Amino acid sequence: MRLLRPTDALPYFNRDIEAQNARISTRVLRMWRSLPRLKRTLLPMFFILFLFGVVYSFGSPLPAAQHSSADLHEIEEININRKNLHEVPAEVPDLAGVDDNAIGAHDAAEELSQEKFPKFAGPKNERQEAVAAAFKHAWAGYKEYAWGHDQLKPQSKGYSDWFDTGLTIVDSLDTAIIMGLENEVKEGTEWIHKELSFDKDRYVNLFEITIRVLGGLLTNYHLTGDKSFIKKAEDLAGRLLVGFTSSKSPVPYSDVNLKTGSAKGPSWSGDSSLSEVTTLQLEFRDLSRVTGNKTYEVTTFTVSEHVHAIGCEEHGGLCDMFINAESGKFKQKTTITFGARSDSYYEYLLKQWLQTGKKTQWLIDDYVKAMSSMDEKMVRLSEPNKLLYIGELLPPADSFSPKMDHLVCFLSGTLGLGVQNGMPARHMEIAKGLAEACNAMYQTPTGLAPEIAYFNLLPGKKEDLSIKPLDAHCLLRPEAIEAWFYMYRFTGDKKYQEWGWKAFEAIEKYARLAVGYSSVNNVKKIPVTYRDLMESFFLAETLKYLYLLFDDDRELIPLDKWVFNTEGHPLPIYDH
Ligand code: DMJ
Repeated sequence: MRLLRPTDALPYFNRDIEAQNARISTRVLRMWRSLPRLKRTLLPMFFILFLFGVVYSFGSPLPAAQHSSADLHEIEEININRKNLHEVPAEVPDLAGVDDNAIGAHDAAEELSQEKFPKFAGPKNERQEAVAAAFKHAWAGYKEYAWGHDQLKPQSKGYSDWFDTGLTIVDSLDTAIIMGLENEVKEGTEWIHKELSFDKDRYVNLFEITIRVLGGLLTNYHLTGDKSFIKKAEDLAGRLLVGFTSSKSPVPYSDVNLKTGSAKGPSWSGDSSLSEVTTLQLEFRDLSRVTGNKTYEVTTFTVSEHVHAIGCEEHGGLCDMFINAESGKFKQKTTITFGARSDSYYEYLLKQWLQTGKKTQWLIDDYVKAMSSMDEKMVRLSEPNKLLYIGELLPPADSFSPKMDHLVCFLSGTLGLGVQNGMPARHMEIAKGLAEACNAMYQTPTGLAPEIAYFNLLPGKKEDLSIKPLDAHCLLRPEAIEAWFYMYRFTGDKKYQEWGWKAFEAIEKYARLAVGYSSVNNVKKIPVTYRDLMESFFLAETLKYLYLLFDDDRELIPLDKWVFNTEGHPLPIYDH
């Protein structure tokens, strides 16, 4: 049997067309011959020029260069990552209240973020893989037993609430993004879109919720371009502003009720902590830059200006640790420290200066002045190994105490960051010395660091530091690892990676439970006992800085484009 060809089916129709085509061709040929020779030369040239124009406007019609199947696989993977990072939530969030034009006006930050997507393709080496696996383990435990609550209680397999805003999800989502963990990013993003609510009748700490939740939401936006994170950020920030507007001075109250619009000082005192009121500005400013609403930036910056105006002259730019929201005045004769209650005041002097394109001179002047006084009054070398550490000045006469919180280790990274941006070379000597003293704090039976150490001032003793029983707990804090991340970034010295790896091994050995990770009671005692809490900063900062520390290429989240807030959330650097 002969199969019909397509043309066989319509013989007459086709033959008619052929005859018609032949007639048209003959007519066109006759017309062409009748044209003068000049026109016959110029017309093809015009036609060729026209073709060039089309190709130039619409791109080459030629097929793109062929990729090997391996290349294609890689490209496909990167595209999947990009797609997931941009994935539109199942329910498109209501963006009423978010001024899209204002957001659009700040596309520079968005472009900056877009450039970074290929960097989040996932771990590049075994150490990064191990850290990402640790994050997955922590997330899985939290998901199973504490999902939507603030923190996991890993030992009792329960949860605890502090702000009641799913703190661990919001605080740690950008770590999952940076690690390229698609499932965790999807789960966390969906929860934030569908469940996160700030309509809670409870007092929250203005500082803690700003650095962890507002900071986290902003970074999620900058890393993904998903504007619904900004809507949540605006909702939260609007509720927090009452901390400022209800106080009689530029200094905000420390606690804010998210629902009722009231604010107050801490229950145990009328004063706010120095670090708490001066560590809000990176986050609120970024929100202003993203939304075009200046209120956030202007309101929070007033506190920085106020502290600058007071001046802390008595201690050469080192400030007392409490400041009153009613009077706007410092409480006199308190401890001068780079640890709890004061630490990030100094950090945000430098980082605000960086965030705003190094344009506000007094920020960096105050920073340099404080660092000189710190060097002069608070730096000592321990005995017998001459470890450089930073002690405290005690009231009433600023007597020196060799006590150093683990929190102080952050200053190593901050000093290093300053030196990269033109600060005195001496700051790098202090930064390196302090990074080493922080490593000494990890030389315990468990390999974990205590909350506080006392360094030895006197010759003739064997140990450089001692740990008091009440200070021996470990919350798996990030500051030393943060310091080693900065130091490795700036020097390339692998010893910082080795110190970080040892700390990570200790965490795996002594803090990892069947479900998540737990803070421990005493770093000197084996077997360890647990505090039964997995802090959100363990995922937001400790694991993030470990992952970044093990980036051998030292390029993930470049430090000339991003500035980390005090909770480890990277925010874009602006030019003003
Ligand atoms: C975090 O919330 C932040 O790093 C803050 O600046 C200090 N305390 C914890 C981590 O130790």
